[in-house]
Amino acid sequence: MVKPDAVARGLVGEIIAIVEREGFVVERLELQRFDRAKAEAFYDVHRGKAFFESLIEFITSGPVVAMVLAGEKGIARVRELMGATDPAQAAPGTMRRKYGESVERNAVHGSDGAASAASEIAVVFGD
Ligand code: 3AN
Repeated sequence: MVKPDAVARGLVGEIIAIVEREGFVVERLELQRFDRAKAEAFYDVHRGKAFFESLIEFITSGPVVAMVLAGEKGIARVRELMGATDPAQAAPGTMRRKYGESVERNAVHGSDGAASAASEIAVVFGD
């Protein structure tokens, strides 16, 4: 998912180009504006954490581009392309290192496992 900071900065095309160049196929793609209920459902695992409220505010602050990507070992490879959560800790060349501004405004989200991918797709696309 391209987060609101990266959408606002005009990075949607570059981010899609990176994953497509790596061989991923875009199976679904939608520009969406999360409302509070959707944001809370999406980030349910972080409920109660100190940064939860701020995270919900950020992710609802503007449109996101949500995608379902298909590719071999997809979850691990997307996470490698994204880099560490904190852009300052992310490896050179990764999307978060290049485009992230802070641990919150870190440009992209990717599911961290098959189960979270399934539940996030259900929340985002409603099926
Ligand atoms: P990742 O997105 O790398 O899987 P998670 O699942 O630990 O990282 O965190 C989800 C999102 O919550 C992050 N992408 C980031 O936007 C936000 N987040 C995580 N840790 C912090 C933190 N310490 N302060 C602010 N926001 C955070």
